[in-house]
Amino acid sequence: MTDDSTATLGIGMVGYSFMGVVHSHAWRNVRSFFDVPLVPRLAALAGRNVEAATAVADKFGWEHVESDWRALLARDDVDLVDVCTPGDTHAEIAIAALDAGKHVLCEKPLANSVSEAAEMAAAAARARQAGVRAMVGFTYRRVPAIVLARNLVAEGRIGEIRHVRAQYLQDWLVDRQAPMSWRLEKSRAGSGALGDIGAHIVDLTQFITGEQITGVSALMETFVKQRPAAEPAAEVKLGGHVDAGDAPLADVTVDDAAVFTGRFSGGALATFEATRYAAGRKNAIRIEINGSLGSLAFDFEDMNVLHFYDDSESSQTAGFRRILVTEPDHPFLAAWWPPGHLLGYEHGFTHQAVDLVTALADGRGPEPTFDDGLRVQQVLAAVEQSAAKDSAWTVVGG
Ligand code: 4PW
Repeated sequence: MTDDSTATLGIGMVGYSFMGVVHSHAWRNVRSFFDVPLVPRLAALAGRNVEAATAVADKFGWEHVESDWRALLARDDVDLVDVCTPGDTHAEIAIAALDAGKHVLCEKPLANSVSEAAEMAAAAARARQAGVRAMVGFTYRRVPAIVLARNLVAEGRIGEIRHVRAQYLQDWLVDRQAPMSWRLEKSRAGSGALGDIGAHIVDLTQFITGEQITGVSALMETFVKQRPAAEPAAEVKLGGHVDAGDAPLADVTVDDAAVFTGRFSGGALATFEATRYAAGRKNAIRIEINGSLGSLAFDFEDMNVLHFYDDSESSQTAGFRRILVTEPDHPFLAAWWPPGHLLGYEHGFTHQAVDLVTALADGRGPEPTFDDGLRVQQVLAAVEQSAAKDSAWTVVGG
């Protein structure tokens, strides 16, 4: 049990929307389930819309509200700045926080460009000298079935990896009248489906395999080029519907979907697909890995399950085994419920908080690092470059 003498970690969070809420939930609940060596204290929440920020602060127990993130950096009760804002603000906030001696947790993708991500990684390297740490929030790494998949790969249970198949499928833009939002503006989000959700499958496949993507060939498309503008665009959540004729149209300046092939450093061939137009798929992160000794398959819409095929088993009985990842000896599970009592989306964020505070208390660098975030950004940039080039495209019958 954590007693009252346990040191605290003052959290200053920027942003109060979808990510701000799920991070608030994690910071507030982590110590109720995990014996953390540092107790997170919800010191201050910053948001330009003070009324909306205050509503979230009141719900989750943030002690103070600031209207400007810079105020968090000046506060003595803030040890860590948690950046939950759109991508166009990540670099400025994270670099200023690290330079001010605050640890940083930054939402994904790390930045809107490789150059920004490189500056952030450089700031993190400088800060490390002073014992200040930075982590990027690729939260799905903390889904227990994903950790189990990585462990099985590391133990050699599927052998040499030959194929990586990864999809991140959502459908909140299928409706042509779904409103414009910051996620559809290049200047705010950097890219569309590619950076928002494709970044996750790039990170997850590299995390599970322990390998790097070394090259890609890509296609990208924007299916609906204009959408009804909604005011204020910053407040729009995923999806929604605006009645035709009610609103002026705004240009969509990002990709709606990205598909690409790639190679991994160990020689595996890979296919990736990121889209918000997969009608019926709500948050389907599907990863299948085929190796010389077996296969693994995961789908976030059934996130407590990992499928494992062991090719060494007798052909009479071999088959994909459905592992319910809820046993106390599965990653993170001992802190939660009895076997079969399932976890959900928010648990990944709680696990992220556990790992982050534990790494800080141990003086270790938390992972994924800003260098990992930079590496993902480089893959995203390579995908964009490849899609922009006509040279790799071969017309059928041409
Ligand atoms: O995990 C996903 C995010 O990275 C979420 O489901 C929504 O899509 C919000 O941002 C992206």
